[in-house]
This record gives sequence, C-alpha cells and structure tokens, in this order.
Amino acid sequence: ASSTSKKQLTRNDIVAQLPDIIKRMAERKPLCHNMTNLVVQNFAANVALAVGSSPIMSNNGLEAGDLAALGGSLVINMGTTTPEMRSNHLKALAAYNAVGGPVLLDPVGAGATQHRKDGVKALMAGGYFDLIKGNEGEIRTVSGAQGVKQHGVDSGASQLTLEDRVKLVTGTAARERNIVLMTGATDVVSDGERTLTISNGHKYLGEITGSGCTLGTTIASVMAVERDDKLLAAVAGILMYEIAAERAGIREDVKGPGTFVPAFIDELYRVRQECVNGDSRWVDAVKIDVV
Ligand code: ATP
Ligand code: TZP
Ligand code: MG
Ligand code: MG
Repeated sequence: ASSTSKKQLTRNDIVAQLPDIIKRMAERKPLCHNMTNLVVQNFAANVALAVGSSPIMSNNGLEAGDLAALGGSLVINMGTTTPEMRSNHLKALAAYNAVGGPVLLDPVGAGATQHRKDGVKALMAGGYFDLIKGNEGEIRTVSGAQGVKQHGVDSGASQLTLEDRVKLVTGTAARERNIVLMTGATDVVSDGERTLTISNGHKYLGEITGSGCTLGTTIASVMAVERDDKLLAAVAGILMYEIAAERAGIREDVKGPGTFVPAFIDELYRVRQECVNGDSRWVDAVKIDVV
C-alpha cells in the first residue's frame, strides 16, 4: 500500500471497469514475459494468447533487459527451480524493476523444501514484486510463518479459517507494500488497505496442473495495461479467468479435467471477444465480497 489512502473498490466499481480493462489488454497485446516452470510452458503461452497478451517464455536472465524495454510484464514462477534459475530470476527482477515493469512472483512449492524456502527469501530480498500469488502453504511461507510443510506444489487441506487467511494476506501486503493473492476455492487478495474475497471458479481448476501458474500469467497480462490500480488489475485477471472456468466446467462437451483444458482456453478467448465487442453480460457472474 502507498502512503496515500486509496479509494475503496466496490463490486459496482469493479464490474463497471472490468470489460474495458480486458478490451484494452486485447487491443494493446502487451508482452507477457514468463520465466516459468518446465511443466506449464505450453499451457501458459496458450492462456496468454487466449486472454489477449503476447507471451514469450524465456528463462534466460541475460535477455531480460531487452525484453523489459518492450513495456510488458514479467512472471517469475519457482515451480521447477534450480540454483541457475534463481540467478536468472534475480537478473530479470532487477531488469524489470529498473524500468518499472510489473513483476509477479509465484513461489510454487515454497513451503515444500529448504531450497525453495531459501529461494523465496533470496528473491524477496533481491527486488520488488508488484504482486505475490500462491496457495495457502506458499503465502504462509512468504509471510514468514515457521514450520509450513507443503506436500510438493499442492497446498493440501486448509489450516486456516477465512478470517485468518484475510488477516495474513492483508498484513503481508501491508508489510511488502504490494499486492498479495492467496488462491483456493475462495481467493483472498489485498493491497494492504483494501481486501477482497472472490468465490468464482470451477472445481476442475483444482484437478489440472498449472491452474495457479496460468492465473499468474493472466494477472500479469492485465497488470501490463492497468498500471494505475494494480489491485484492480489483479481482480480483473482473477475474474476473467474464473468466470471462463465456470463457463467451461458446465459445458456438455466437458466430461472431466482432460476435456476441461481446451474448453477453458476457448472460454477465455470468448470472454475476451465479448469485451472487445462490447458485450459485458458475463460480469453478472462476479462473486466478490469487500472485506
Ligand atoms: P494448489 O496446488 O494448492 O492447487 P495452485 O497453485 O494450483 O495451488 P489454486 O489454489 O488451485 O492454485 O488456484 C488456482 C485457480 O483455481 C484459482 O483461480 C482458484 O480460485 C481456482 N480454484 C482452485 N480450486 C478451486 C475450487 N475447488 N473451486 C473453484 N475454483 C478453484
Ligand atoms: N511440479 C512442479 S511445477 C508444477 C508441478 C506439478 C506445476 C504446478 O502448477 P500449479 O499451477 O501450481 O498447480
Ligand atoms: Mg490448484
Ligand atoms: Mg501453484
């Protein structure tokens, strides 16, 4: 949060601005630079194209300066991290910070291994992240909680009440002066002053790999074009993503997680096209609570 108090975001404000933000993204096609894990490269690139950004998957820190100069955003995802990748991440973080380009951190598996716990500390000490997103175990680790034991990249069963999740997310965002998003069936997102919960989405998002990672790609794509209010950018990305998932999940041709993935990419594209064409009825599905 900045030192000046921000205008509270109401559901009405968000719903009114949402279609224009997505339309702007589709028209500008911002670069979305993904330094992501080896599992989701293709899926994340397709999600970026569907929502209306221009993806480049590059884990080479030495070209981050040239890419940062193109005016887009950066995703740093620790999913398949190595010592070499960490040093590439730090180079890219510095390059984007130098030009004020938005940077999103997804500390995948942060609470699972010592290397990842150390990695989170090194990255957070190495520069500024406009937004940090993760599941409960990851955001607890980011907050500095001791003894978090994640089983791999999944959060597992929740250890916290919604009230505790809200406190943790709001407090961490205030401390880091950025945006923090804790995902789950109900997502909690805050800039330290303003905190919202979002309950859109579909259970199949929890049954495929890369739904957290590609949510990060979607949010970073929006952050590249909506720079004045990054909380609003995050909320727009989450809602586009989760309402597209709802539409895909109930389609007759979707029989399970396998058929869900291509339908989901189609529905992301459909939401974007509706925004471009001025059809904003999809926002009626928004499920947001202002805390
Ligand atoms: P995990 O590995 O713990 O599943 P993740 O990084 O995959 O973590 P999620 O918490 O699954 O991230 O969140 C990814 C997206 O899926 C978010 O948009 C979230 O709201 C959505 N999501 C996850 N589970 C559900 C669910 N049961 N119902 C609706 N949406 C969900
Ligand atoms: N292993 C390392 S990264 C990764 C797996 C399975 C993908 C995690 O994706 P998400 O979006 O956090 O579920
Ligand atoms: Mg998941
Ligand atoms: Mg994840």
